[in-house]
Amino acid sequence: TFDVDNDGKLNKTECEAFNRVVINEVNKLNCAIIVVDFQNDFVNGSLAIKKGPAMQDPHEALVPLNKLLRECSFDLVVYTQDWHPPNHISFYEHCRNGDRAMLPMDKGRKLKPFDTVNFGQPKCHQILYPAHCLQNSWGAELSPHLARVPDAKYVRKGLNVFVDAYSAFSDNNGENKSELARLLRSEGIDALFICGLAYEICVAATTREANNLGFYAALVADCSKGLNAEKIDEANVELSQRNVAIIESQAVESFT
Ligand code: VGL
Ligand code: ZN
Repeated sequence: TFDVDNDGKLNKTECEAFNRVVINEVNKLNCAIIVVDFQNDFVNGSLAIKKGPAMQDPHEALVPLNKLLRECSFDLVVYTQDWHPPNHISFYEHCRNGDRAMLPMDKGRKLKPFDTVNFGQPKCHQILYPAHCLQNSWGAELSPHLARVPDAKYVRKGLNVFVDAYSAFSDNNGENKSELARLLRSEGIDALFICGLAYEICVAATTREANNLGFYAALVADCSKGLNAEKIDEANVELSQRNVAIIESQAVESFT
């Protein structure tokens, strides 16, 4: 069995052990599933994943994901939502319109979506995206095809105008924590199955931070879709080196 330290965290050795014995040991842990950003804008809207270079279809992830949500008994289900104010720093449209002061190096540069810009603050490299997941808009709603579990919790991120937030735990500067870690600890959760959209961006960032925070973390690959196949492969390699398990939904069914 695994010991949870006094502070509720798992140490590195325990995390490593997880990946060697996952199948039997997870049964003894409290498990949550974190469904990342399964929102209309990423499924069908302004940042549609199926229009990305990898042409992956989020609807294909919904089949195994809905099966997990309907048939497995997780101790906790969390749905996250990217939830941006209208003038969010990641929106390409504002750059083009000159709404924001830009560094001299970027001034006058012809920008397109997915370019990286630097807004002058340290650690302020920002990838520009088409405006997406505006608070209270259709695009920010969870996909109507996604199964909803009663008593699930909802966590929103990316509310700060000036800092993007890929991970559902904290913003891209590693500051401004969301309520997610506190919520998981208060529910006694040890192990996380993480999946959703976009694979190599918010799913990968959430999984990386879950591992850093000492949770046993597994990324459920067939329940996740992304924009860029190469970056998905890179994320899998990087996460595997951190002792995150990359698994298929079938394995989750046997844990829960
Ligand atoms: C996401 C890009 C911008 C995501 C959110 O949910 O993966 N990607 N905002
Ligand atoms: Zn976003």
